[in-house]
Amino acid sequence: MTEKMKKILVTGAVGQIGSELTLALRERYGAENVVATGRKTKPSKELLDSGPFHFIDVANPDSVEEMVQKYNIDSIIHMAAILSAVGEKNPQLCWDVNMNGLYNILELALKHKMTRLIIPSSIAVFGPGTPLDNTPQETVLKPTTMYGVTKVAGELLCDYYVQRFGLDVRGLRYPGIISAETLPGGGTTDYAVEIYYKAVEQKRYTCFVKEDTKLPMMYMPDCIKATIDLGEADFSKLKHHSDFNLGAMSFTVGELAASIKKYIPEFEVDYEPDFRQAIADSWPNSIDDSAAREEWGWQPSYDLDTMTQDMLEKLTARHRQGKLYG
Ligand code: AKB
Repeated sequence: MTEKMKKILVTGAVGQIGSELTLALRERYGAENVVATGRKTKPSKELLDSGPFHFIDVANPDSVEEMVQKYNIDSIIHMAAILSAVGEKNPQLCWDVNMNGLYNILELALKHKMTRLIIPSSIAVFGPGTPLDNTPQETVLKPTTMYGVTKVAGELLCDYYVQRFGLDVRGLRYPGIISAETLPGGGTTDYAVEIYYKAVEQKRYTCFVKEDTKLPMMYMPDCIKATIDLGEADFSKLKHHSDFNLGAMSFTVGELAASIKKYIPEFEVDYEPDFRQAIADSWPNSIDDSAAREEWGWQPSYDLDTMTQDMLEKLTARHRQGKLYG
């Protein structure tokens, strides 16, 4: 039987996924059993009030180990990362945080004989030579971004620790994640979140990729469900470990705008592609996630229209209270 996670450390807990994941984990595992950490960004009041929070730097192993010892941590969910767009502006920082940070986490997990690590990967592992449609689980991994390079190397490193040391490490290739709580920080898929905020605020959005750009996406409740479900899966049934393809929906920016227009008919989008267009063009249109479905029962719940309805309800309610951005 797979052992349960008892004392969980979340790195990157102030980020887009980390902030909502931490709250979901606190509900499930008990608030005092989920230690949230961030590097610089101020945590929300909800995150601070709902359980322990500390500032650490994953590139400095001592700062992580202090938390591991203080709270008797047995599992780490390592969300701290520099994403694709910021990574292209500062590739050295991207390498340092994503690779040295990951290495530090893996080594600490070995040293403290941890039960489990969950280490996210991304569709950024793909690149030229990868089939664009229904991208297979096993395929060409030749990314053109530093973020993608660190994610491919990270997957390989995690699988090495599984095979060589018997460490329980699991990971998912997240698509673009769309959410209404915390804004994403520095990714290429950020347009798919910004568009909803601007639709509610200004009925207009200038998109930094072209109208026909199509990428795999997922709504936050599905992302949280996937992360927790993989974390609780029976390790002995997993054939893959750190590199599960994960899909939910795929759409072009034009299709996304049309979905929003069903609720806000006057909404308009114009297009001014920048350097992020090339990154988006190097990633798949859609993902074959049959390994995740077969090995641990992955099944998404939201499609484009159900997500749009929920996003617009949440953001419109906040906008009416003058608190769109929190
Ligand atoms: C990014 O755009 O960099 C991220 C990702 C797909 O990993 N959202």
